[in-house]
Amino acid sequence: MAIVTEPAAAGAPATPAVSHAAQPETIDGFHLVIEALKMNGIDTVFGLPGIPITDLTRMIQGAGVRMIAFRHEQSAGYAASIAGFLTGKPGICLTVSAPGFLNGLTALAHATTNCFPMILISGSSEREIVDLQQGDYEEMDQLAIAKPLCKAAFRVLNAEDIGVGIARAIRAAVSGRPGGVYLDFPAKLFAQSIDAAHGRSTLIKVVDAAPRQIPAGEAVKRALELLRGAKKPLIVLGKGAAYAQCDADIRALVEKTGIPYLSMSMAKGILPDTHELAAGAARSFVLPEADVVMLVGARLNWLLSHGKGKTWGGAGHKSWGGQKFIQIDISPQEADSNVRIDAPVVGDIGSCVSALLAGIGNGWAKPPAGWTDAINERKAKNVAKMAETLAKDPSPMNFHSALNVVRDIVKANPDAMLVNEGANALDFTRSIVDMYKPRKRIDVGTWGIMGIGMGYCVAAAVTTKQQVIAVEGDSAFGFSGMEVETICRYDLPVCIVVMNNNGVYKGTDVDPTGRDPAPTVFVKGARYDRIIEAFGGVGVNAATPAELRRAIEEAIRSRKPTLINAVIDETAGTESGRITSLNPSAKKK
Ligand code: ADP
Ligand code: TZD
Ligand code: MG
Repeated sequence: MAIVTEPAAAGAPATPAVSHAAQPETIDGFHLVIEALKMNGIDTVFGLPGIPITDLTRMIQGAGVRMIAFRHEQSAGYAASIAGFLTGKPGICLTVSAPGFLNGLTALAHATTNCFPMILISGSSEREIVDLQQGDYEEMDQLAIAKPLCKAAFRVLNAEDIGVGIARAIRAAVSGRPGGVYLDFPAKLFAQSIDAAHGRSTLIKVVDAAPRQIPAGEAVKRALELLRGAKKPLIVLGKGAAYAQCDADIRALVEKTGIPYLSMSMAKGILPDTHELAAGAARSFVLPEADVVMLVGARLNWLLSHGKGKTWGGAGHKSWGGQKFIQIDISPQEADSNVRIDAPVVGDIGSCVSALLAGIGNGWAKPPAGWTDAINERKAKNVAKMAETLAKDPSPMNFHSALNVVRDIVKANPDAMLVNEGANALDFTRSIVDMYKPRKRIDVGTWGIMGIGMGYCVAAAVTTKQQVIAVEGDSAFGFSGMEVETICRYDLPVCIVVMNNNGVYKGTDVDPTGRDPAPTVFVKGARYDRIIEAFGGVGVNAATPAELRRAIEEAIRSRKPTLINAVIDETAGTESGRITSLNPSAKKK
């Protein structure tokens, strides 16, 4: 019922009165969007205001949904993408039209590539002007541009369709293989007012957005038969397994079968890296040696050398190594994308793993001791070698002596979130810093992308409320560095460690002509710690492992936004870290 104030008659006091006239209550597009999101359990939106969504950002906040405003849409988008991975709900990124949309689009494509559920909502200009290309403010046919880069894209023109639009976006993002969805909201939509009761009746609370997909019995049987006949079985856990949040069942599968496992980067911690069946420290031994490999939510893409070639014991660059593969994945099209998959098991990982567990029962024969003993021997050797390297205390610090500190700190704080990007700063952290719990390590992902850092820090802190530790290459940090203001503004418990080796991979290159700095080097001896001080955060320059340890421990104790400039030997890194071989041959000597 609308409250109206009648104009005061001369001399008489103004009295508010309830109008009983047939004035139907209305609701506008802004509020329908917010109610639809809330109804579907969306409690956080990451974005950046401007025409036509400034008021929407205010109203979202006013409605009690957390509105996290960034300094660049790409960071907001990365935050949304990783919030999707961590929570299993679509992460929402909200941007303005054309340039803001494009800034967010990189993250949407990243979400799709990584199988993270995310929705990019962008305001857009007037359709009739855009379609006639008459030159509107921030004119762009955003829907057409988004389409090839995401899983689905929708535009909503009428307020009555907001409910359907948001429901479709949610379903597309989280069902089947998760991915990015684009939702186009032209400016005019927000101001449209319709009857409130009718408007609300059009909203949809999505029922069973990510339905379980039960694997076929014969597929499970085929997989178990293959596994049972294996002499040297291996399980590979990927980030799909982490996303599926069925950690106890995955652990039971590994432990009941006694099969050694490898964790892909973001799957580290589903089982602790220190587990007796963890084979990470013997990776280069187990990949070529294994006879049956079960992939659980991991693709045979470049990160696994496409399942063939020398890494897998193949004679040549692209030859098959002779392994049989079982692949558990929600996408029926994933199998055979690189090598033959002998036993695809299509379904959601939770359902697939519990079906396998049921088939395994209790009398499963462990793999031959020869296999596990050989792995343990390799592991022991490599772990001892690593311990020796980590114990060194060179001056200046190198990646190992600095990461030895991070390794201890993560061990003592296993609930902390670890964000990681860079080249050497990434590869060394992945191999040196053990993870103990699922979904604690978030990094560059399938593309090996720089720029996820600060967006991931914000989302990790906001969605998990845990302490965040970010290990950042100095180059990697630069892609999103301005978001330290965002971190300070929301007072998030984030400790950023910039591994400062003066450049991309190392800091030693020179311009052969002597004119400019080399393309890979930065200002020598830069003090990244001072950046955060501009916003009231804590900056620390750490030149020794002891200083680094003290600074991170203090950051965790205080939960204050902290940036530590870790001074790393500029000669310590290698070109492209572990993937030097991917550089085209001109680089190869
Ligand atoms: P990694 O980089 O860790 O190897 P990938 O991103 O390559 O992992 O692979 C993840 C795989 O997990 C994708 O093929 C995706 O289809 C699959 N996946 C994601 N979520 C689920 C789920 N809930 N159930 C089954 N498979 C899933
Ligand atoms: N741009 C984007 C978006 N992603 C990328 N991966 C690159 C560029 C290329 N690139 C890498 O693959 S790693 C890297 C770049 C620029 C930075 C490496 O330098 P760093 O790490 O300082 O972050 P290290 O420790 O010095 O190796
Ligand atoms: Mg560097």
